[in-house]
Amino acid sequence: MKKVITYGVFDMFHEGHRRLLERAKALGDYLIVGVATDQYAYHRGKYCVVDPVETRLQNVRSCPYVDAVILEDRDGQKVEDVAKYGIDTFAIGDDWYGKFDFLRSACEVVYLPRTPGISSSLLREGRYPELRMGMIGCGRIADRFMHELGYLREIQMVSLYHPSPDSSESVRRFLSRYTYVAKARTLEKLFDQVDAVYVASPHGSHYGYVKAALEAGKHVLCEKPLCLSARQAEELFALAEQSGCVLMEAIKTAYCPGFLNLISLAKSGVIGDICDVESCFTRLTPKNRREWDDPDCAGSLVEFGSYTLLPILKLYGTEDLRWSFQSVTDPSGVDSYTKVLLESGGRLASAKCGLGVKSMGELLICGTRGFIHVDAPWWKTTTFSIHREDPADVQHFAYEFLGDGLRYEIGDFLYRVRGYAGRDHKLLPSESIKAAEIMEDFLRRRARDR
Ligand code: C2G
Repeated sequence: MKKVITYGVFDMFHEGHRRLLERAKALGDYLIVGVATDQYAYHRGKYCVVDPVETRLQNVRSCPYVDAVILEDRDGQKVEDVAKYGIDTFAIGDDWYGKFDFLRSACEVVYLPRTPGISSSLLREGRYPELRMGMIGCGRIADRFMHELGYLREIQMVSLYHPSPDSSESVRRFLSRYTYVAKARTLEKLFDQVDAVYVASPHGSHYGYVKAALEAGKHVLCEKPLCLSARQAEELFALAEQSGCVLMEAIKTAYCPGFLNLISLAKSGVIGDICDVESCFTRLTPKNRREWDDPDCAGSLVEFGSYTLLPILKLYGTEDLRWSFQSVTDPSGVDSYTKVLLESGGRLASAKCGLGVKSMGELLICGTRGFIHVDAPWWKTTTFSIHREDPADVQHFAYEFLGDGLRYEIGDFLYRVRGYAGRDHKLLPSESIKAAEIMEDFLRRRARDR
């Protein structure tokens, strides 16, 4: 019996897939098909797969040419599968021409002509028109955002709004670089041209812009911190709910695979009961930057608190939290280093943020049977390890964090705008609201103490 194997994502199963499987089966007597898991598809840069793995498995399994279906969940798996299943022939579409020649030492490798004119991404675009995005503000993150946006074909930046475009050098530079992006003279003009908005303006203006966009029926991805008032944050999420729009706070860590796996692992009990979480994010920043001189919301906690509070809110929840603050304060009254000390149901946590003091950018999760140490920069979660009492008993984990990591949040934003659920858990409204409450409390105390 001649055994053939092939692999794919098989999103929105279509004629191209069916014809591939038909021809692959014709190469032998028994056809095994490897279907990529959701995580593996994501790992391979497919951020907007529409069908969950169970749907994709079912579609392949019900194809008459298929004799067996397996999951593909890691690089290199094909080499093992060829040996494991005694494969005679590996077949795949010729868009992969040459990419699997390394298998020739173990089996025959056949590249089959792709069926022209059909693909999952075309079908996705067919079902969903390209998402037109507008950007409000043009700060340092604008270029990084545009670079990361390039990894998602199905979303396009079409217009930029800035309150004073003609006097902004960054706007001039941005528009000369991205000539296809229009300059919207007014917010209303911007909203007329787009389906969704990325708010990347200074922190203090987020609330106003997000509210205006939601009232105009636009989906919103807003840079952290979403806003610095619990009431305003609650109002914005309620408004998003009423207007049927997506509202997401852009804290890139929350959407990256490594961090998601870290939190799941920590919650699974591998280190016993979690009793302490210590997070730290410091970046020595020159004094002439907005982080120091913004009249309303300068300072370390406002700048980095969205990151350092995230693992604590993820692990302890947002219901039963008490907190206090310790700061090293600059003569201007701005906090150059702040520790938020938290307690929840007898468990401890500290979130350290620093613009003017340097510390280790690591994350430590401490439990009754061991601890998890996440290497700096933990907010771009790649490597971490589980340690136990026996110093020799260490487990290491490594995940990729691609580029600047914004592609993850953009992919999730697009996925949710398309009405798909299942990724909301990555950053809950309650977590955004609680972070706003803590930072609001800090700013209130600072204003009182001035
Ligand atoms: N295919 C085709 N014609 C099309 C579209 C896809 O012949 N119009 C083939 C592809 O060449 C591939 C298979 O159908 O052999 C599955 O396509 P995808 O679901 O897009 O999978 P892909 O991303 O190519 O994943 O590690 C290998 C990957 O798992 C293959």
